[in-house]
Amino acid sequence: MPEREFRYWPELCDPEGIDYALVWQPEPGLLTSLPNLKLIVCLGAGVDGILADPSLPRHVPIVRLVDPYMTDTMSEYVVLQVLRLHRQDLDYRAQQRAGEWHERAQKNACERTVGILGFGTMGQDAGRKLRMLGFDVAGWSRAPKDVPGFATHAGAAGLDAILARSEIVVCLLPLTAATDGILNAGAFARMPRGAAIVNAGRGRHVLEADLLMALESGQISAAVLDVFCEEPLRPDHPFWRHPHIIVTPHVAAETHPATAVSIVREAIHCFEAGLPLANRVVPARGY
Ligand code: NDP
Ligand code: OXD
Repeated sequence: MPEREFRYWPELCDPEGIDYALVWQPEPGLLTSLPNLKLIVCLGAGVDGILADPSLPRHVPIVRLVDPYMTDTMSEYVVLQVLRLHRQDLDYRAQQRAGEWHERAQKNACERTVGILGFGTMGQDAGRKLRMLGFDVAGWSRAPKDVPGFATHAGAAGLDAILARSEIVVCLLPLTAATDGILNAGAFARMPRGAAIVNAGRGRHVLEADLLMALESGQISAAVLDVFCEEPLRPDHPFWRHPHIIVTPHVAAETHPATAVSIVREAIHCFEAGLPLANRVVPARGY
């Protein structure tokens, strides 16, 4: 964006001179210290790192990054991990380490329901790609929605229904007051015995101690985790070496500057032209 002057935190020079803030997890208090701030552009899809700031200037609009490139990479991640779980890859890797030749009974994809918690931009794209592979896909959202080809659920009653039917539960929710800790002992108990989870939403969606207990009891057979309550995951965390957990370091869908830049430029252009802002965050909703 050569047409703009950029200042890089923490060297902002005069805070009065900042019109637009491009941020992901800004230092609490930073945004409110910019008296002429007009627009906050989130450099990621999830805005929990911005909304967590108690001093956030509430009058300043926030837009988040919705980049088709990122959506594609999230779907790649989800498809990869669902296929690993579906094709019992963890078990076969364990057998390989033990030098054990043993064929496991294998379901077809159409016999396996994948429930996607968070049936928004990323959830629906991943759902479409899983459906192309033959999986039965169900989605859960806050507001009821009709998405042709998918069973859809919404609200608290819908959560029970989707958990009960899903052998693989994929979490692509935003972190909000309503979704914090949503994958807890109660949720695991409502899934079919031996179900697996993939969490690429936020670490705090999963209650870590509850997950370890559910894995111990066999209620949950495996978990693929890209996000954690504390990142980076500390070296002595039990997840690292757990035989039924796959850890990736928050890489499911990374911001890609080459494609993000035109989206950021367009957001600022719309703001300056007084046009409606796409992907505007609703702070009261939390996403
Ligand atoms: P969207 O806003 O497009 O979709 C969010 C979905 O979650 C919507 O369907 C929304 O429902 C649903 N939802 C929100 N609150 C609730 C609730 N209380 N109950 C039920 N459903 C709810 O977001 P994206 O798809 O773009 O991104 C989702 C999240 O993925 C991000 O917030 C971020 O946390 C995570 N992410 C992780 C990355 C990684 O690398 N691990 C990379 C990028 C994103 P409704 O449709 O009714 O609004
Ligand atoms: C995001 C992320 O929200 O990378 O964009 O987690």
